Amino acid sequence: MAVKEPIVQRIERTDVPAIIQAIIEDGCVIIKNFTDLETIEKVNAETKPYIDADKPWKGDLFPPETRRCSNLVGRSKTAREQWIVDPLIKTLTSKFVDKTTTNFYGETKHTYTSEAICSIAMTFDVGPGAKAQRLHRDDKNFHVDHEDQTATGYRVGSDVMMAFMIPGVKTTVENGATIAIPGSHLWGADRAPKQHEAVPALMEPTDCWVMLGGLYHAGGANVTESERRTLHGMFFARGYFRQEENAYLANSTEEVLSWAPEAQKIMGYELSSPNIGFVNFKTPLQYMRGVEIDAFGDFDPSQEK
Ligand SMILES: O=C(O)CCC(=O)C(=O)O
Ligand SMILES: [Fe+2]
Repeated sequence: MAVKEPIVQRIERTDVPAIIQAIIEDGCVIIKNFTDLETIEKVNAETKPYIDADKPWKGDLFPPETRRCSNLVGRSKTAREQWIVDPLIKTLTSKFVDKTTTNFYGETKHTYTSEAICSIAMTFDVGPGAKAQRLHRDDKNFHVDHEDQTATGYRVGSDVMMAFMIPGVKTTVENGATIAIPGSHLWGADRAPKQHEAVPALMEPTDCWVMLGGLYHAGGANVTESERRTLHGMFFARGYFRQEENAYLANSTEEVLSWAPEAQKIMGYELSSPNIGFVNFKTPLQYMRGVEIDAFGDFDPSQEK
């Protein structure tokens, strides 16, 4: 039997059924003509001051040559007004991330749908000389138990998040295009990703890379002398991944800083391992105390030998 070479399907944004089918089959797709050049140039310009001001990372999450613009939605009016509310994103997150369940309230059946929200949005600007990230699943943060679906085919609803990444420049093998393993969204938790299984997601500006949270991928290596690879990422997750009572808005910074450390921690002002709940790459408590940090680093230490 011929072995199917993994390829990334490229589909026009108007062909929504084919986009959905590609995501079911491969866990990823490149949408052609997702956006336009004028919009990209605006987002590039709105994020540049933050990218220029960012510092080298000290740790394993990013190579030191990469710069970021966190809080993309707050900082880029264009990304906020044009991209996170794009109806196609809404269609895809409704299909793959929204969660509907049914319960009895007394003897009456009630059905509720929790709609996906943007959980994080960030620009990744990979500079010359950057090494590739390690292949990873973004949903590690949400502690998903991945069952092997390679024999059964993909069960829609088994992912809890998905990503949309729009290049600010043409991405190439040399400048660090994202690499990914199409089909790896189906793998069980015990299968390790191999570098040779990954293919580059080569994109033109106006394309959009879409992937499920369970797809193995990584930022590629940038082996160019002087090109920067800019990518604007928006990550949507289950809408109920937050606290039921919103203590963050109910209590002032001053009040929270007066609480005992155990109470602060139990109320969510520290992080959930590995990466959930940071703000400008600080823990909420560091941020509220106005702590200055010279170099941002991993929240959890690397477990590599
Ligand atoms: O920069 C990229 O291409 C992807 C970055 C990424 O996967 C991550 O930081 O989780
Ligand atoms: Fe990632």
